[in-house]
Amino acid sequence: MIELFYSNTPNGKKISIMLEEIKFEYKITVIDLSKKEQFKDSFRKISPLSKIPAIIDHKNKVSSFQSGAILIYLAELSGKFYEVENRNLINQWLMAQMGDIGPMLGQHHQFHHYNPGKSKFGEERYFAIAKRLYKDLDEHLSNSIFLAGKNYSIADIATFPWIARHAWHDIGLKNYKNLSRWYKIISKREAVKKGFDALKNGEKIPEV
Ligand SMILES: N[C@@H](CCC(=O)N[C@@H](CS)C(=O)NCC(=O)O)C(=O)O
Repeated sequence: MIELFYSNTPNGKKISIMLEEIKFEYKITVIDLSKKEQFKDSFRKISPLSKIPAIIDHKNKVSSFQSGAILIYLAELSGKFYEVENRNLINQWLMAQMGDIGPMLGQHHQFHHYNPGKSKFGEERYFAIAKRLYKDLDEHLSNSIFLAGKNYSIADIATFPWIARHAWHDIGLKNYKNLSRWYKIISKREAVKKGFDALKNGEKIPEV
């Protein structure tokens, strides 16, 4: 049994999608960020930077924080979506998500979606970076079915929930043919639909 410490954000959804994909038994413990529950001592014991997601694998008595590390942990445990012979490439795209795609789109959300009008510089900077990411991902996916080649991997699982916020990005996902193709294929996976609606509120994956 895996316990997933979760909030309904792209970083949280990465792990609920993975758990659905590998069909592991899991339960969700919601960490309400608006109530600052991430700063509770009990949570900080497993997530020292006070961030969701985190997991406890109760059977193996292991805990893990940082979504990329959790995805690798679950992929190794299940033997899925992290082929040994393709790990170098999967790692690169997973790290691209962790280091660039997530943090940069996250800043774009802050300036463009949540706080428009507060900082012209911040809005313009992260809008431009977000557009460049769309363009670069689209270009890459013109030569690659999934991010790390022909097979769906934890790099796709990590990136998908961020692109699913495309309406907030205001960039026009439909104009990026290859990125849209990739997004639509992943949207159709039953496990992705279930993991996206981890709190069972009837949340649907946004269409292109
Ligand atoms: N690099 C981290 C980022 C996690 C993260 O930013 N989590 C946010 C929610 S999406 C959070 O818990 N924020 C609460 C805070 O920083 O106080 C990961 O991928 O796990």
